[in-house]
Amino acid sequence: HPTEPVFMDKGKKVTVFDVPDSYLTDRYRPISNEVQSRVGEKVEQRVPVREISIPDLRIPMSLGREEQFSLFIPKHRRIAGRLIDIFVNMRSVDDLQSVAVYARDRVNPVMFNYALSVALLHRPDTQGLDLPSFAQSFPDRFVDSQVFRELREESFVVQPGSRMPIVIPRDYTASDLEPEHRLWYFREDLGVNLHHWHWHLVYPFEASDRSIVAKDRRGELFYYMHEQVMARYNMERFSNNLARTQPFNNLREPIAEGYFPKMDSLVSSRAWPPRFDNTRLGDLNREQDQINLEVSDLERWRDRIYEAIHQGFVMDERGQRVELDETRGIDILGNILESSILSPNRTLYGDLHNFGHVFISYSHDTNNKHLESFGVIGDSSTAMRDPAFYRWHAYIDRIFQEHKTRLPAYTDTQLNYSGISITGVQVASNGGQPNVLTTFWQQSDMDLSRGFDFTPRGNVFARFTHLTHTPFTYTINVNNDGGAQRFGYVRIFMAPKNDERGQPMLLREQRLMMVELDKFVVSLNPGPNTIRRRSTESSVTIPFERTFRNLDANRPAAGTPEELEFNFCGCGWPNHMLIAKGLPEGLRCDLFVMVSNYENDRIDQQLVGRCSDAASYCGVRDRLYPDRQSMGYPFDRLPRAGADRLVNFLTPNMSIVDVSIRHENRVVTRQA
Ligand code: CUO
Repeated sequence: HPTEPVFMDKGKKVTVFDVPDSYLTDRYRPISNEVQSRVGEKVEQRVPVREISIPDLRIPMSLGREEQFSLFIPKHRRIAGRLIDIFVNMRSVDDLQSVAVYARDRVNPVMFNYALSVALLHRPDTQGLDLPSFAQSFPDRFVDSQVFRELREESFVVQPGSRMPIVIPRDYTASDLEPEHRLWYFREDLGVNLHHWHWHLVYPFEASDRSIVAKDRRGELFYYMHEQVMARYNMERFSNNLARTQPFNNLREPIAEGYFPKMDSLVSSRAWPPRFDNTRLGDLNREQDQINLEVSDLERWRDRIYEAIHQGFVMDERGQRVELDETRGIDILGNILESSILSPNRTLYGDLHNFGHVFISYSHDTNNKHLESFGVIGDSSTAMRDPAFYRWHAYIDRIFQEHKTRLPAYTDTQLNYSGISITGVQVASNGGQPNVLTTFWQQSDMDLSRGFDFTPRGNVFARFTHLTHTPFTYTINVNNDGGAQRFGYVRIFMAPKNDERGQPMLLREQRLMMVELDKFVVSLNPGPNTIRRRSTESSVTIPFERTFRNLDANRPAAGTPEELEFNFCGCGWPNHMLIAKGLPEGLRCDLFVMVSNYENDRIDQQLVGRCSDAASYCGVRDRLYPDRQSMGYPFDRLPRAGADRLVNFLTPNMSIVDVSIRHENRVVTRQA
């Protein structure tokens, strides 16, 4: 981010903003002519920036440029909220550009990126504008700090055409002495962390414009997306001979899992602090962040939330009861637990989940004695790297399940789709054995040059190693006994068959491990139907090319509406992580398919060109969640009496098949 007139890399040409003299910072105003003549010959395009009277930026500027910014810290989100307001309320795109250019060199860079991203996502006149990948703007949050020296050296010494990708080592955060380290490829995955950042960008929990927060079923989606992360992580643990995650349910107990991120923040020029094994939470007294809270505050909020769940209602600010009913209960509870400004009573129920992140992230320096900033769990772009993230979210999910287990079970009449039956299910990859899925390692390159300050321009690639799988296809045979065409919603889930001791799981346990793989609408003609669906079409994932932006194979032509759509929709589980790693000898799983009656499920709305391809975890931009059933249906509640095993749960419109996930320990390289 050169601090002279602001630059943007657009392919090979250099674009500069023509910044009014009055916008330059004091340091650069006297030398602006000299800088301009120095860069002049490289400039291919100049973007005029109109001089307008700049709104009051004192609040946004009150957070230092070198400070670590976190949305979990209330003071920081108030400051960011002010900047979002300014960006959202500018009268035109030109005015927004002016104030953004002005703010760019004056406010905290991560907060700037966040606030501008939120504004571009929510202003009606900026729909479909391109955002650079967050990993390309802030590569320091995704990559081993040692790699940066090599990347700098390569970009300084070697001409752009001949540069080699710098390989990020596979095993850099810990050794095999730490069993948790077996899950490095999940926790430290680029796409997984980008998904999480994007999810929280699309669903902020606070903003002074309430409509930015008040999206359809956002509290329920908070519950469901994180519940699915836990289901996936636990399946991944079974793929590494580890037991499922222990919820962090006793806040006084030391956290056994330490984490040493080995990343440096380019913003603060400091290392992300580590957390040692067996660290305890402590009361927080961090004046600079205006945080003064005790562990017992968390416990009090938790107890009140449990009490509300057991009573079946919460109390709002005016003392009125709000029922936690079958349809709206989980959404209300999501907003209470996270919490968001939609919580009916933040005074009473507090801010449990967000402050869990804060307490864990400051456990190494609870009172700022050592002037250390928060650990990786304190920021949504890095939180999923830390094993403690999963312990905390396992606990949050347990609280949600306390509510879910109190709802009436779905009856077989509710679950069945009369006249529709599944007669066969198979999955297979091209030329592979039926019902065997394979995973392996892949190396993919990503251009990180955008994130470097003051280095020679041109692409410089980092090479990531990540899990992937051979793409596969579902073949589903469905019989329609009626005389007319009908519509079905196909819901596909997968879970391990056996528990940690190798015993078949009861459905009340297995349902918590059900990973959603896909959901789509089909039309069923009278008689037999064969449905084929590819794994790359999954409603939970975004395409591989969207995670690794520069892999241009399927990228739409520059400047087309398709390209804008492609760039914008960054929320979505990465397709390369669609299925768990499995075991060399095969991880035995149940693949579950249900065809529900689409007439009961449908939401009538226009979806064309609306970022809808990862709707299961991300919803649809500016639209209702495209399914009327509860998220996670039909596994979000306890099974009905008699359905203690998955096989007893099945109605004719459901089917299961045994699938094995085999891991092959080989590495394939895919070049940009
Ligand atoms: Cu996504 Cu805890 O909510 O990190």
